Amino acid sequence: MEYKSYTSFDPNFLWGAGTASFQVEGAAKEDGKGLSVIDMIKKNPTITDFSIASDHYHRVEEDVALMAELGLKVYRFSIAWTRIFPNGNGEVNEKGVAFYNRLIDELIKHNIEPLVTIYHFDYPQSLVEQYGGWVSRKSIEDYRAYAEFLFKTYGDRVKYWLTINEQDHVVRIPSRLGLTGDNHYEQLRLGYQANHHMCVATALAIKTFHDLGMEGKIGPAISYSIIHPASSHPDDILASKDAMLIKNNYLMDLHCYGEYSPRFQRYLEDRNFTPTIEDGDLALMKQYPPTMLGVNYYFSEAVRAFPATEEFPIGYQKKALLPEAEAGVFEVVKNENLAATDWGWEIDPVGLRLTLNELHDRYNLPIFITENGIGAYDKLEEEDIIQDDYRISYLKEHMKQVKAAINDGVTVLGYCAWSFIDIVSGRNGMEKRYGFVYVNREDFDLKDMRRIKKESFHWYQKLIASNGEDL
Ligand code: BGP
Repeated sequence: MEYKSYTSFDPNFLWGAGTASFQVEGAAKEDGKGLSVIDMIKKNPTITDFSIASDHYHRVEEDVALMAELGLKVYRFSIAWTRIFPNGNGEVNEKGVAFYNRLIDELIKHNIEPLVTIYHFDYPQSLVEQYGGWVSRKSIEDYRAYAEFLFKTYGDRVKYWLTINEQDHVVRIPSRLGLTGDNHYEQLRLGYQANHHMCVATALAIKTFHDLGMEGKIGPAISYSIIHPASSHPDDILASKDAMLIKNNYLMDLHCYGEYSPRFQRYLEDRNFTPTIEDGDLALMKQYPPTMLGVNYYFSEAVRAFPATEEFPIGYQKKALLPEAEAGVFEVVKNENLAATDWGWEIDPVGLRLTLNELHDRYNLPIFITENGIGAYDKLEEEDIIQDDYRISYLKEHMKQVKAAINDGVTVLGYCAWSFIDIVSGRNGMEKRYGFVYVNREDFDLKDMRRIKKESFHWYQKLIASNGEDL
């Protein structure tokens, strides 16, 4: 729908940008930090690992000064669990605690609101070794205790908290759970068990947050993108609704309502994926839902129906990092209406408006856009120029749709572009860059790690200064 006029962004709208500990910090083994599952991933010979990353650990003051120059109102970062508890539980590492105190104090000094992700992919390897990690019920209390420690230590200055980043991805990517072996179906089954434990752990963390009388808001950072039907054929429309359930809504139903919907229960039963659920788990989740939702959005998908056959019976899943094709349910196809990034992610700004509306209609919670951005092969030209017009256009088009969604009635607290500075991409090393600030390094050539402002930096700076009026 178009409107005759659009109201502007709220004066308190939080314009921001984000990063994650393992992708930005480096210092992977310094000052007492323990190993995480990310540190265990075998070095890919074609891209870099995360050991040095963007060297933020040693450049906090310089990086926060750049955030202040950009005009950020909020900075989203994650705390590395293994800097605080090197073994995931037990002894505290004071140097790790001090590092985040320094970062938070520096942010506050520059009037930048900290938005803290409690856990963003870098799960303690020691917990995997102690009891198998998230697939074990023991994981619940360790996560809760870690969250409690963070609330008590940083809660006087941090008002916005994200519990778990992209849980749906973590449970489907075996290395992020610390799982080994190559039995795809067994790993999926374990993934659903881990998922259940993460939901209980999230509810307990939220309970602890309330019990401590913490101010502010708390919720998960979810990967949630609208899924279009590939055509107007009713079978494709049904496939798109099923895909929304299996990829997105099953998890939100758990977080927000403490329920496995009847359709999702049948889906799990058919595949022998039903997790063990203890008495009281669902009631606890229902009692302690999130008070905000963090949403990571990069692209949308289109799907068509994929009828089961003898060759592809119900239960068949194409082996892929994230669900792509499942017999009897859906198959992801190319959306001919959309352009894509160099990594094939289909660019769909209106999809963001649809996503926000869908979440609002189903769950009616305030939303923080916690990630949105474009990964690209940025080029450092002479005189330190990085002409990233494609990034400006991607962000601008998406922000216009955020404004439209706000006009639709969605409560959006803030917007964190991904990422503040170039960081090591989750899957594609240093060649896929997202930042407003360029870091002068390649995958295997560290160069001088200098920070250089891209064109998008100057554009975002003006946009924030105008509170979004310049869109
Ligand atoms: C999200 C993660 C981020 C970030 C982003 C971009 O899934 O929360 O950590 O990595 O995706 O992904 P990539 O770096 O693989 O392009």
